[in-house]
Amino acid sequence: TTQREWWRDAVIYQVYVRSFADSDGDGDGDLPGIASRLPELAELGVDAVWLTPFYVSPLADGGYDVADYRDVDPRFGTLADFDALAAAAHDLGLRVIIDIVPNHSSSQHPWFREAVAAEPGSPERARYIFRPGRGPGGDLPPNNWQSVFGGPAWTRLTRPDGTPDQWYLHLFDPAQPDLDWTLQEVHDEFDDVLRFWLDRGVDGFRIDVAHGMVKDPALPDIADGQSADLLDGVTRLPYFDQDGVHEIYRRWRLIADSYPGQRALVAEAWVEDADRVSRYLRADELHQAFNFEYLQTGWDAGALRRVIDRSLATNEKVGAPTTWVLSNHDVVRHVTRFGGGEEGLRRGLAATLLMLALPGSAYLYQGEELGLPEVTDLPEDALQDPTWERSGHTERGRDGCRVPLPWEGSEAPFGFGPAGTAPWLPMPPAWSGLTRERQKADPGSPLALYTRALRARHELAALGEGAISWIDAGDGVLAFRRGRSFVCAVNLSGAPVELPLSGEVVVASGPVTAGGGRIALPDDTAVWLRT
Ligand code: ISL
Repeated sequence: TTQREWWRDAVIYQVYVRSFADSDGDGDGDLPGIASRLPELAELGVDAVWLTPFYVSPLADGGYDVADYRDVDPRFGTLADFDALAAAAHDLGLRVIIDIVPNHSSSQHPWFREAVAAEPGSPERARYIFRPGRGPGGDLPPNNWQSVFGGPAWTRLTRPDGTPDQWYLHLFDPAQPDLDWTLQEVHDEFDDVLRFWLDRGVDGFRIDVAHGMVKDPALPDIADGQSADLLDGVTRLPYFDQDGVHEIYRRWRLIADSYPGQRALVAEAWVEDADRVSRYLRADELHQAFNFEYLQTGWDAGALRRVIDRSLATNEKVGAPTTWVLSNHDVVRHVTRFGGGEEGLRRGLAATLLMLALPGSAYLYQGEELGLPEVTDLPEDALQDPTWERSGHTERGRDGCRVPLPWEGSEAPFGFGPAGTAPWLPMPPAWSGLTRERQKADPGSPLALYTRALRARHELAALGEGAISWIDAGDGVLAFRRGRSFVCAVNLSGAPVELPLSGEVVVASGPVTAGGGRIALPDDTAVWLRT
């Protein structure tokens, strides 16, 4: 018999390496820090961890600007630390997924430094996308593409003697030049990088900007009104979701499958809709793709139900599991998106129980199990993320969801690092009330709820498999059955409801009472029942 593939229903915990745990007090989290805290994650009950980039990097984009794909940045540790971390995780039964960033390198990568030093038309320049400018003197960018972080997606080089040189493409920061994936050498290089880490025992990769590597070779201007801002829903750009990108994944799948032990590939692909996402999940391509539609849906029963149905139906067609995501290092933390304060937290916890009850796998972002809110009042001079233009104003970047984790104690750095550590982003004093230590001692805490839910998810076989069938529970209430004995109900109606359901409460995100064939469910609350 074949073993059910682990990633099909895994709960994967995203570790933002710089902000998880700092073992040496330099203010940046690191691999030994993560290793020392792994037992906490095993206790939480997740199945795998995903580590954000820890490679050698100037950190112009939080490490998504890689200067050496085969080594660890000294701030984060060493290759030996990585091996120790992977071994410790495996000993605890946790799988390890790492990030791979193939769309662009750092401008400090040896390849780009060589390209800058070389002549136009040279093999060194061929690895990136260099073009002459338009207009008299080539003073205008080669086309009108915009960087995701705002401004033109092209930057012009200047020669050491001060004369202008060619322009290069960067869909993100100027410190992140796009690689040219029409070049076989680039393919070979990444094949080798994949093998380097697979040989070290990683269980898979999260592929950064998985929809971006292939560009329309004509580099055509985009139409007026189109933007790189995928969250605005404008896609079909000549640099995203091009057909050619799928060839890369068919090759990567062969590589992953050539290793023992179910290595998984998950795409970060912000593309138009579930149908387009599913093209990345064809049997000979990737195993999973983040379902960003769920993340982008507000607190609305009808909208959530439509997204759930569409996601499940689309994934069913391709035979790949749906994934559910509420937060990551790029978006405002979901308790804040859902309104913040007590209400945001209630909704956030209910949305989590909903997500964890659905078929497929789920991704948690570090700190959501503590109910951490977005930090919206970081001092201006502490901000590090590139800012970008959006709808006529400057976005302040994503630092607010990247503040280091509070572990214990009553003052900063709350166990994130040794006493006296100045964390790379300041931690709010109020987080003394949100430390893991305090929440462990409080059965009513978000951490206690996450822990109970993850345990129940493992115990209830019905949660591992089986389609959902909706129960008609009235306006604003989502309720469904899975298998013979499991029901999940969520109240988004704006008022308390009583549902004609009997069963034993397994987990609830608020004060639910059950009895006499009825469940009293407060507003913004979710419950799991064994029926
Ligand atoms: O962050 C976004 C919107 O909030 C996205 O547009 C994001 O830039 C896009 O999803 C790609 O994200 C990934 O690649 C980026 C990096 O900055 C992000 O942190 C990473 O998740 C460039 O490598």
